[in-house]
Amino acid sequence: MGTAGKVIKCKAAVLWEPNTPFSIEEIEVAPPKAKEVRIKILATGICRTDDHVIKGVMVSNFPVIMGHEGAGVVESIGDGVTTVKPGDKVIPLFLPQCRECNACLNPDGNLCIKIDLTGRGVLDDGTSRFTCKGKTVYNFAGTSTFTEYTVVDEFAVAKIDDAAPLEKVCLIGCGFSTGYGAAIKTGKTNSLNSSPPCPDLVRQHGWKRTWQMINSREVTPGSTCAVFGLGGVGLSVIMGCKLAGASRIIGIDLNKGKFEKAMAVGATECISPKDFTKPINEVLSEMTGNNVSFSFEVIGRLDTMVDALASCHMNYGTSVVVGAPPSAKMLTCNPMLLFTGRTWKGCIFGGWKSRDDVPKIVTDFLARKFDLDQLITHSLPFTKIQEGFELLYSGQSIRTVLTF
Ligand code: CND
Ligand code: ZN
Repeated sequence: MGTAGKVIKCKAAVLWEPNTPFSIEEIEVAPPKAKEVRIKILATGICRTDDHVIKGVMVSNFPVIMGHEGAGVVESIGDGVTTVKPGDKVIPLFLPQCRECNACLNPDGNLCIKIDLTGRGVLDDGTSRFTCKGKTVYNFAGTSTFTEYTVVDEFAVAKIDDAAPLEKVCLIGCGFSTGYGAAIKTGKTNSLNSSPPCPDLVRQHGWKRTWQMINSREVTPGSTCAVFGLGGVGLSVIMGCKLAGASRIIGIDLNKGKFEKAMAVGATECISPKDFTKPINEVLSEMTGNNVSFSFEVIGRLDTMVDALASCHMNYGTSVVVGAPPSAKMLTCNPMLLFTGRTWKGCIFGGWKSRDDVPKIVTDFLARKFDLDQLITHSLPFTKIQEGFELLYSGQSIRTVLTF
């Protein structure tokens, strides 16, 4: 291609400092160095995590180009890149997979050591490829998708099927996979005290399948789930719970405007904590006969993380923290919540091994195993990114997809 090896000038949404609007700027994107890939971004979703950085709740270096839920086409590759080539459709991965660290080598792990959890905002070699008005502009999450062109490390990009519609599968880069994986991979109860005792499961599926389900970390069929937060990620948790065969899925949100969509994707009922004077865990316990096996916090608040923990069964319940916690904040809770046997866990990117699993999730989407249209409520041209964030703040959007 004509641009390979050259600096590309293009448009990007730069955030010069926290709590300011995006500024659409002309930036320079340097060519990819060895083991790096330059991507022409064609679609990107807006996720609440991006907003956490705007609000300063999550740390980042500034100025920064955010965005981590994108899809595009490889424009050029640096020396030594073997897994993608120019013209390939790809999804950049905020959770990389280097295939060498302990987490990558462990079949149960996915938190690759190369992830940028501390907001350094640089590629693996310690520098950024972006400049604007003579200044270095930092990366976000190793992806930076709010730009016409980005550069990522080879370990942070997955080649996907050529037939994939990028304006939909971009959601597989974060929101959908995060929620869906939290339910079908991470949400399993601790294997010794969970489902084997359930004779119904064994009767229905036989011991072999029951054992497989237990070991494959799925939400178990017939179980009751509670999902706190009905944004794009929470709705994806519901879709995963439904696919795993949960029989009751209770959505919890302060915004009742989210209930209709939650029911459409699989919630069996929805409640707002505002309608009750009792603590929400007591409400859920009464509703279910004290039988929530799995709860998910998909908001990113400390109080709701503890509420979700208290809501799952005191002995065999599992609660999964999916919402991104605010940086440098401490949780306080009654340790009795854990002493009685509950399992409390979290997951980043739904527990998926990103480079291995993202192409498979895209293939499952093309095979219509799940529907992403339900999550996409708005589409806007990239330059209207600020409007996309306003839709998130007003609670009107689930996912806005920006196209280039
Ligand atoms: P979004 O903001 O769209 O949804 C959150 C929902 O929570 C909204 O519908 C709110 O109305 C609701 N809500 C807010 N406060 C409360 C409350 N006190 N009680 C009940 N409901 C409330 O966010 P999203 O779906 O894009 O993301 C959800 C979280 O997931 C967020 O914290 C984001 O940063 C995080 C996340 C995590 C990961 C990961 O890898 N674990 C990846 N992406 C996003
Ligand atoms: Zn996200």
